[in-house]
Amino acid sequence: MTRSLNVFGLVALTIILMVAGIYFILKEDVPKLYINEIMANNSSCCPDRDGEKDEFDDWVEIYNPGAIAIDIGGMWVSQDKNKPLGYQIPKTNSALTTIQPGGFLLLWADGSPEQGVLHLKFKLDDRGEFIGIFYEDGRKIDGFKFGSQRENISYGRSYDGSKTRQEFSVPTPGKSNQ
Ligand SMILES: [Ca+2]
Ligand SMILES: [Ca+2]
Repeated sequence: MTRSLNVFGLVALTIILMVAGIYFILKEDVPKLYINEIMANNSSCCPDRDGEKDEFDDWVEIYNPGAIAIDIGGMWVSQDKNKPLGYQIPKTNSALTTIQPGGFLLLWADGSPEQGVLHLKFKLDDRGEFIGIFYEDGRKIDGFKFGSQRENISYGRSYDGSKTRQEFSVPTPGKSNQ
């Protein structure tokens, strides 16, 4: 009796370890990135020069705090934390969508994806909303809710990757927050 229980236990344990092993092999770690700074009410701060003329569009700054470059092509940016699959960053131009270690990437939230791979299909709501970045399989990487936004004032992490957030009267799109 004891012996058959031991055998059963050993078989069960082996199966559990195998399933766990396969799970960990298949499941890559979600890379570490931050939504570092956003602007939802841009009238003169910082022009998007990818259109025919300068456009003062909303933007979202992503920060890569790690030691390796990360390509965000294939990842999703969403305005709804319960619906991660918002807008998928195209995988077609990794030179543009790769963030260097300690680097920043600016996504224009201008509703003009035809202007390039760094242009989202939606604009930000200056009355406040959620903004987040999600991994290809829908797992959350980072995101936060922001409140009502004043003209040409950005909002983001007090320093790059900080837990605390604040308004910035001098926005730093694509550069270190200060
Ligand atoms: Ca634009
Ligand atoms: Ca910045």
